[in-house]
Amino acid sequence: MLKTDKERIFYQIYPKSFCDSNGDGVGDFRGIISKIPYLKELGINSVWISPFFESPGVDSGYDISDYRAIDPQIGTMDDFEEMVSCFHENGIDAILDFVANHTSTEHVWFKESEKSKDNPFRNYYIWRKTPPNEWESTFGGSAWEYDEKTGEYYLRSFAKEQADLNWENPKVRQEMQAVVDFWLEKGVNGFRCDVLDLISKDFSSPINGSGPQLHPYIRELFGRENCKNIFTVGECWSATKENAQLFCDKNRKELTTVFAFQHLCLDNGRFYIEKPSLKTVCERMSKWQKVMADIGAPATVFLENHDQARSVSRFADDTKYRFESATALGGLLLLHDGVPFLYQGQEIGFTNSYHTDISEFDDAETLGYYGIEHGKTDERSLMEKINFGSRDNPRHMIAWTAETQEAWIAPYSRQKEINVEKDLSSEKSVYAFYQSLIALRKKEKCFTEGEFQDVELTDGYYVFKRALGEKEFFIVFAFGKECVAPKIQNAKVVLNNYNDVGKMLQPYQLIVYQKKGKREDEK
Ligand code: TEU
Repeated sequence: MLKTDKERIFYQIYPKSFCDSNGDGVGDFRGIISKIPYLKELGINSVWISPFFESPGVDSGYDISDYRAIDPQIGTMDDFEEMVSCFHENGIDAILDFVANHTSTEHVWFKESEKSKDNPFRNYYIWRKTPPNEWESTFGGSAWEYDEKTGEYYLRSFAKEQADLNWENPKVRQEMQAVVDFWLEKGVNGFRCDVLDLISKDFSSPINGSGPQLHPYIRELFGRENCKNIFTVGECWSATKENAQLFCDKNRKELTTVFAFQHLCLDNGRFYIEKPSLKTVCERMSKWQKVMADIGAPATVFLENHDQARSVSRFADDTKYRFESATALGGLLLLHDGVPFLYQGQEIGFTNSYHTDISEFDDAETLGYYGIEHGKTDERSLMEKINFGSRDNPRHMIAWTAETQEAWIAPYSRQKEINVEKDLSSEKSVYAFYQSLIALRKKEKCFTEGEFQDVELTDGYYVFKRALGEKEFFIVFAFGKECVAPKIQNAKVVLNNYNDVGKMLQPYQLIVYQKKGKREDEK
């Protein structure tokens, strides 16, 4: 059930934390199936399902030991096939995470590769006698891991249990094509490609990834006949105006679009406590809108995912103005041009969680950071940084009710106060406001076919507009302080996360205006 790209409204599901149907403390496919009515009611029409494959779970499923097998705690292949057909019956497409850059060191390919230098699988991975460069792992330490068995180093851009595949080896590329084809034959509609820009490397460069064969490898994989109608989005931390053209130009048959991160990389690393300015976030989102409009490809619009702290806490106010913050950020997410990606729980306004001891954390990157920083500073401020930036924040079990349950990860610390059941019955329901935003996006072609223009960006607010034919919508997004409202003449209010519109904008107020009569520039 393919839609035009810009009609898609994605919802990212992190299976381990979404819904646990059998009480074993791990989310599962049957739990996802039970919540499809909730997702349909919300109005989304596409899901990105994070990894559920067989994995030792060192990096929460991004360390895959068998690309075709399902983690038994998450379900069976029958459950998977039932889930996909249930999504399709409800008009929802499903794309999967494709972790192409590395496998778990428990993968049979690596178990063979590490046996000996002349093993047929040796060159499935990247081995060197000595490290050829100073690359660092994203999780801390050198990216070159010494292996006693053969006295050589293998490359691991992430955990030492995640060995980088050698895409220069045509056998690896054929294997990965076969993985894509296996899941396409199961009926999935595309892929989110994990750190795709790392699959080609220039070992003489100080920077890992974005090697000379990157685009040929992607084209060889997704330029094939059976991939011509699928939706592909590359997680490309290196995405720029220049290379986005190469990734997303339709004639190049590489990707539908990319996740670019300029708007989220505002601070000095995830554990640096700094509330990035919403003005800068909006400025960078606006720039990327124009980059992708110039290319003629759909931008991705996102504020959260399974790696990012909750946006309400990170960019706005997660206490007094939590409802206003969550709904205003929802407006940024759903009314810009491109393909919006909600992350599970964003429609409820979940915040960061708070935990006092490192033993309550699970994430490999968080534990790596703690290991390096522990002892260098007082424990309290170290835990503050960890609570602020940890990838555990988006990975706590979704709080469907106020009752916490034993699970693979510590419970969400604000579950009693913030949970789905409570939100749905609240006068100020974030879910209900997201429904209105999605309904507006679906009703008005301005949002899926119209152009984007930024109108005004001040220290107090951001105004952008969407226009198509004679119709124009102005979206006013107020930052955290009360300020004088912009004058939007000759327009009616179609959506507002406060009860009224005054001379002053309220903190995190979102107002959507529809202009009356002909557009200014069309008279
Ligand atoms: O993320 C790539 C990545 O670098 C992120 O881990 C993020 O940039 C990092 O947390 C820096 O702060 C992808 C997946 O989304 C992530 O969950 C995996 O851990 C990683 O790749 C390895 O597969």
